[in-house]
This record gives sequence, structure tokens and C-alpha cells, in this order.
Amino acid sequence: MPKESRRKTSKDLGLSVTGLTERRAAGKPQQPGEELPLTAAERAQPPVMEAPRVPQVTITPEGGGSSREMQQEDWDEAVEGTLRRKLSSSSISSTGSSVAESEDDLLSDTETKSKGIVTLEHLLDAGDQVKPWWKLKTIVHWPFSATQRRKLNWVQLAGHKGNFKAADEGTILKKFSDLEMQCFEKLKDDGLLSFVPEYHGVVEKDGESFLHMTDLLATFDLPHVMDCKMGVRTYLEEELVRARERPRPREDLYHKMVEVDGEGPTAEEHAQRGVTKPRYMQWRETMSSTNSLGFRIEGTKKSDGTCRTDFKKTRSQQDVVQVFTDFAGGNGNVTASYLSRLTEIQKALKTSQFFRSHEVIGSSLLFIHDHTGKAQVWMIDFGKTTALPEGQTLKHDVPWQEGNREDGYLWGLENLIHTLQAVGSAGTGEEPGGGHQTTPTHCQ
Ligand code: I3P
Repeated sequence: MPKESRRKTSKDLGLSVTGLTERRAAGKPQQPGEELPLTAAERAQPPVMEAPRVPQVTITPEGGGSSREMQQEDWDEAVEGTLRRKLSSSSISSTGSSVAESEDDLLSDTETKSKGIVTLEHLLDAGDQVKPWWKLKTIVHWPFSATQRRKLNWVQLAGHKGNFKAADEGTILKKFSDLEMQCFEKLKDDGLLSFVPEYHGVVEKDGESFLHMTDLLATFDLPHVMDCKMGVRTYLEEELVRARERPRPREDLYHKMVEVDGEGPTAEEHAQRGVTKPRYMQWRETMSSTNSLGFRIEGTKKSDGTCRTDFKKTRSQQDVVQVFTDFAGGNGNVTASYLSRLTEIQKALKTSQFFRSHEVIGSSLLFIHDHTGKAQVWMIDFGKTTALPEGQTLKHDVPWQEGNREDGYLWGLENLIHTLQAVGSAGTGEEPGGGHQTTPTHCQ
């Protein structure tokens, strides 16, 4: 997609930016060649690019009537595509928080999943002494020795409960996913290697297989963490095809939809009290910034233990900038480090053989910083990253149309960079207002 045709004004996208466009529209005299000076608001406002047009596919059950909740196996079957894989490796659904009585309880929990997970763990020692700190568990969690018997309380912030086990200090075990393992193997010889968690191979524990990898939080002191899911699409094309063949309304997804927007479901969906998964996923993408910006914020956690996962309606560039401004806490060094790292990732992606030859769906960028000013961004979650047929490549910055498998990752990254630039230009540390801010909860 040529840049010229992608660029749109904020106004085109319904953003309320006062400034150049409005002043011109208001008939302010302008000499040929004269450039009006930018206002502060304009300087802070990143260029907004046109969202790729994402075909919306609504799938309803044959006959439009029955209201059977789709079971996980149904979905697995529905999405089992040419790769013959089980999506369950990355999508076991579970809701609510749970309290594990022991490490074993915790570890045997059928938790998931490989992306978008923001879960806090609260560690207590054997004497039930609460440690005065909280750690975020996303693809990472605070390491502890398997020999230490500790009670852990888990609080789920977003997505599904994680499927991680403790490993040696500085490392974690993540539930095995064949797709993700293949990605890590290929990434060993790719230019993206320094932007993904270090991979130490597959290990077996308690009869289960895990991917052994570096704990990205281990080198931080009371980190702030944000998970951004990349791309304009969060489901694989093969999922769409199979679900179309065997549509199944799900009551849990219907309830999740109604919780955010009572008018979200159609009359038919209300009647059957169920929505199909692709329909739910597409609705999520439209409600959030996935479709409009090519990425969305899944969750944040601050060093003080407060966390937010209420970003399902955080869609506009302004709202996203506000969340990032709040997250970076006005620390210019942190913002600059994030920007620099994103630019490095962008550069590496553009020459990566791996990236060129994979459909990257449901993968996140994990932002981590702490009070020392140290800040890093990592590419994580490759459970739905799929190799293309031999010889086929993707551009990652052109619109998706069913069949072309484009994911919009690079386009989303460019918008993310604009977002950080806007945060940097504003450089205030002021508390953001408006948007969809709610009072953050302490993660207990
Ligand atoms: C979930 C989100 C996940 C998806 C999950 C959804 O919605 O879209 O990406 O898992 O499907 O419920 P939300 O973020 O609103 O909680 P996958 O990407 O693995 O498909 P699931 O319930 O079938 O696991």
C-alpha cells in the first residue's frame, strides 16, 4: 500500500484534532506556498494512516436457530486446517481467578495461553508471609525453584490463564505449542533472534511438554509491563474457513460481548444467546484499535501492583496515546528507549526471512520498564504464527482480503511508533483524561 494513499487526516477517522485542517477549513488566509505553523496539539498528533479494509464476515448457524454452546473440541475441530494442528495448544478457555494450594496445583492447572495473557502472581513463602511485591505473569513469571514450596494466588487480568511453569532462575516453561516451537527453531537463524525470548528447547515435566525460555522480567526491578497484540486480524484464515463450514454459537462469547456492549449482538444472536468465534473476534477487533491501528492494548500492570485490562473499547489514536502516556509515567528516557527499540524491531522485520514467510497472528509486543529507566520491547507469542507455503511471502503492510493471509503487522508497528512519538512529543507526565479510563484495580 503506497504511503501516499494510506495517509489520512485524523479528522477522516473521526479524531477531534483542532489545528491545521480546521484552520484551513475555517478559511484562514493562506498564501501560495505558505505553511501554517503547527500547533502543539498537531505536533503531538502522529500521522494517522488509513485502516486496511478488513472484510467483515458474519457467520451464523445453519438454520439460524439452535443455541448450542460451542465446545472447545468443536472449535478445535473447526479450526483444524491444513496444518492439522490443535488450536487447543494455545486456547484453552478458563475464566476467573483461582487460588492454587500448592505449586503443583498451580502447575497442573490447564491454563493457557500463548498470547495476550496478563496475569499476576502473588508469591507467599512457606510461612504465608506476603512478599511486598507483585509480579506480572504474562509469558513470563517470577522465577522460583521447584523445590521451594510456596503458595501462589493467581489473578487473571486478561485473556486466559497462563500456561506456564516455574523453571530455573531466569527462565520459564511455557506449555508446548507445535507452531510456536517451529517458530523458535527457525528464529535461531534469523535477524529477529535478538528481539524474541531466548529459547532453550523442549522439556518434559509431569508428563507434559513445555517450551523452555528466558524470563523477560527477571532482570527488572518492580517492572511496569504492557502487552500489545499486533496486527489487523487476530484469527487465522483457516479458522475462518473451518468455522464457516461448521458454525457454532458460543454462549460465553455472547456474554463477553454483552458485557462490553449490550447492543453488540444482532437480534438473532440475542435470541440464540450465542455468537460464533470469528464473529466475536471480528467484533473485538472493531471495538478495539486492532482494525483501525493494527494493534491493540491487551493489558497493563504498574510497579505499584495496579493493573488494567479494560481496553476492549480503547480504539482511537488519542485513547491509545493516553494509555501509553500514563504507562510511561512521563519518563522521557523510557519513551525514547521504547521508540528506539521499536525502530530496531521494524528494521529487523523488514529484512527477516522468517517474518517474510509467516502469517503472524495473535503475536504481541511486550513493553517492560522499571524505575531505573531501563526499558525493553520483546516480540512474544507465536502460537498462531504460521508458515506460508514454500515460495509465498507477505508484505505485512497491505490490507487483508481473505485469501491473501496478510496480517498488517508492519502497518500496526508503524502506528505504534507514531503513538510513542506522540507520547514523546507531549512529554508531560500529566495524568491523561478522557478516553476509556477507569480506576485501576489493585491486582488481588
Ligand atoms: C479472546 C481473544 C483471544 C481468543 C479467545 C477469545 O477474547 O480474542 O485471542 O483466543 O478465544 O475469547 P477476549 O480477549 O475478549 O477475552 P485465540 O486467539 O487463542 O483464539 P477462545 O475463548 O476460543 O480461547
